Amino acid sequence: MNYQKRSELTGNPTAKKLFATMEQKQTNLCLAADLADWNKLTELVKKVGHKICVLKTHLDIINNLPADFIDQLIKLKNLYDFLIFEDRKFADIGHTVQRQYAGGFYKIADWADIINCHILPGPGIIEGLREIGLPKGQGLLLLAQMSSAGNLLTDDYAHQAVELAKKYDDFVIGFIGMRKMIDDDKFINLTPGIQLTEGGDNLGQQYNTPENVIKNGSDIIIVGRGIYEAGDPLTEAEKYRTAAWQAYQNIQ
Ligand code: 5BU
Repeated sequence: MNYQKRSELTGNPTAKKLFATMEQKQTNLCLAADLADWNKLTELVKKVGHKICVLKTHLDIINNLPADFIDQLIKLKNLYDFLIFEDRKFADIGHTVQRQYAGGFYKIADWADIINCHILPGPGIIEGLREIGLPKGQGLLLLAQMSSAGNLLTDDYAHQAVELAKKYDDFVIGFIGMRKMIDDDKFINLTPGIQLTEGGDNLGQQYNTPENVIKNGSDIIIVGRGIYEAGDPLTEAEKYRTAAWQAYQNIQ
């Protein structure tokens, strides 16, 4: 089923917008903009923003975050028409994650369309985040699987994530996983650990190719170093976009 049709299956505004953006911009590429320098990050986004459907951030790694970072992020988002995913991986009790999501220095709920969480603490973490994010039309991804070697997310754990997603499907829009997690097309599957050739780094990251993961039912590839460490990030982003988009076309 194509992304446009899938947008009709979900009631979550962020999921609808994401499917529509993917179809309209013809991209299922998410950029992991893991640069520690804000100016370099914004330069990168200006180069490749028109090639991506999602900008994934880790704002807590930035050394020189300006006071007006929220305004700048929203301007970039409106200019290039992508969604913003703060990869915060909440992992605490509901009461605490609500404050981490809405308050503190980053005020994530003021600018991130998409967030994610571990399900280790149980359903309370989803309920806590949902109280903040649902009224704003935002969406949550559950970590069902990870790309790193030796991770402890077993098949049973992934199954539990799927069950929780079904229960809270007005707010949970999908999964971080290595493949399609459930045979229900309203959920979106995003996969990190992607490069054009298989391999890894020296800290346990494991890389699969865009073709392999899309063939396994993933929807969106998440690419960081493969793009931002390239001499020409725009050319490289286009290679990833083409590979993932063609793989998606091939399974339609
Ligand atoms: P890379 O440079 O393409 O390896 O970056 C991958 C990004 O995805 C990085 O921001 C990680 O924090 C993120 N990630 C991951 O690599 N693996 C996972 O299982 C999860 C997130 Br969850």
